Amino acid sequence: MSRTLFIADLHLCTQEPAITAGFLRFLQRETQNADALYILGDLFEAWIGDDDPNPLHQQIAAALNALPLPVFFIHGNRDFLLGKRYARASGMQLLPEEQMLNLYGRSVLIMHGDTLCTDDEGYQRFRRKVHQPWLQKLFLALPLRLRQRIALRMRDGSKDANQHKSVAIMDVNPQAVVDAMQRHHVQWLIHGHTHRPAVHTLLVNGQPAQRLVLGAWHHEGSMIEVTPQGLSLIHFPF
Ligand code: LP5
Ligand code: MN
Repeated sequence: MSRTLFIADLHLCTQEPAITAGFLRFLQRETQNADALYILGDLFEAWIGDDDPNPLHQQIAAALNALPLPVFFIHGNRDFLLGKRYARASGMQLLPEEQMLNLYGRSVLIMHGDTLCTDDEGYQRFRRKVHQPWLQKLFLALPLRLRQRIALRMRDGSKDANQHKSVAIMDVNPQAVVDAMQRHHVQWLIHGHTHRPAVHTLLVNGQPAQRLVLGAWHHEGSMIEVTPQGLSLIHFPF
């Protein structure tokens, strides 16, 4: 059966065992007859280094590694530090922040989605800083406890900043969407990050196009399925 699956924004953490259980059930149920699974970022609530001994990370790596299909990963804004060591342990292939796929004759662009939120200047500044290789290297060299404290501070800072931002600022910028789709010559885009699951229709190069947005896994699961027939956004209980 020809189907390719996409998920994002699970925000897995020890404090939310129902989401982890829902994810493990999803893997069992959906991946047996699929061609590939793409995880488009924010699989984890926060990632502070592959050396974090959190047993949840090992549990998820073992589950992913046992899957009968290829698994791909694009970093999110919470787990951009997920590295080669964890990718190897979980059998995931790391992809660049924008990736073009050819699925059953259709060109589809995939990404986390945070780079499309260009009106959120505060976030884009923050992103540029924490994506600097030297800063990441320095951070990863710090003791684990200190990294945990810094990540907590960042999460608090982010929650605080988001309370003062408008709903529109935290959504994608329509021109950034069109620019990205034109750059890659695609009529289909799949992303997450905004937690606003939807299928949007738009015009790219004068032709009808679609932008599919994955939902976050709060109380139910969210996935996009691509088949030779088309793309669909699906929600399901844990
Ligand atoms: O994540 P979310 O949904 O809350 O909001 C995001 C944007 N915020 C972020 C920040 C992350 O949540 C922090 C994750 C940390 C985990 C890894 C730590 C690794 C550190 C590596 C260092 C090299 O991505 C938020 C967007 C929102 O999405 C919607 O798009 O608006 O952006 C912000 O909130 C950015 C703010 O505008 C500024 C951030 C303040 C951070 C405070 C820094 C304090 C640092 C203290 C360190 C000593
Ligand atoms: Mn995100």
